[in-house]
Amino acid sequence: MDIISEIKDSVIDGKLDNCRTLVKAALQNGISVEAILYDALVAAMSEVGRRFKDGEFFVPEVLIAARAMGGGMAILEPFFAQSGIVPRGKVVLGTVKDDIHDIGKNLVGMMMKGAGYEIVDLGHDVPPAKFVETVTVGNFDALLMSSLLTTTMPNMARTIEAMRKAGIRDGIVVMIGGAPVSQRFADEIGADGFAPDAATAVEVLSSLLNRKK
Ligand code: B1M
Repeated sequence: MDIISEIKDSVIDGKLDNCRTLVKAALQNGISVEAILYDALVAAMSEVGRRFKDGEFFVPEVLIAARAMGGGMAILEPFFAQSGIVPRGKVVLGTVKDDIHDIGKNLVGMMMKGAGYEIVDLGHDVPPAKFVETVTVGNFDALLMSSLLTTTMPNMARTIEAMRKAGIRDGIVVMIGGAPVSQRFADEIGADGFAPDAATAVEVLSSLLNRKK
């Protein structure tokens, strides 16, 4: 079995130490960060998602798989960050209120760091007031929100509304994403942009910031 498949299996089986060891070995063998990320770690989580949906996996299995993926991602993270010396922009990122899904959000943060952005990650379950407070004091170019639940998507709209009320909406690019989110929803709530995945998020943000200049 090749090492990419082994990493994938280590995530699906929730083997944290094994995943870390294999990711290190893959890097030492010259396998690209992108291949490890997308062909092994992200692919594994998609399979975990499928199994969860089909009732083959329950929450504990999903949790330990997510933990193993996080271990692998932590080893990859410094390699994403290596490319940018001068930040291309300052970005605040978080998963919205009542939502604890943070794997995709972390991935977006890592890709952004890799592309040279300075990231302030507020974590998950971030209330609108926390986003507003951070932007108010931080001189940010962009605010990025993630939501994985249809029930928490309205908290993106609430955050934008809170920004409007605080008078800080116009000076900053707002981008949203997450599995249930769409361009249509972004348009509806007045976000500037949407991206379906972490790699596209970097492209969309760059073009939005260029347009703003
Ligand atoms: Co949850 N969960 N979960 N879960 N979970 C989903 C999202 C779900 C689709 C599963 C299902 O039923 N099929 C479903 C949501 C249904 C819906 O609302 N439509 C669901 C549910 C219902 C729940 C609970 C309510 C379950 C329960 O308790 N009954 C509960 C909610 C808890 C809460 O948040 N309050 C819950 C809990 C959990 C765990 C804690 C067990 C765990 C989260 C662990 C963690 O994140 N630390 C978990 C997981 C892991 C999943 C699945 C299986 C995988 C999500 C994931 O990490 N995917 C998920 C099923 C699925 O998606 N197939 C599911 C991998 C990740 C890389 O992808 O996050 O989509 P994703 O990110 C992508 C893109 O969306 C995009 O880039 C990333 C990839 O490049 N992206 C952005 C994300 N944010 C972006 C922001 C951007 C741009 C792009 O710009 C700002």
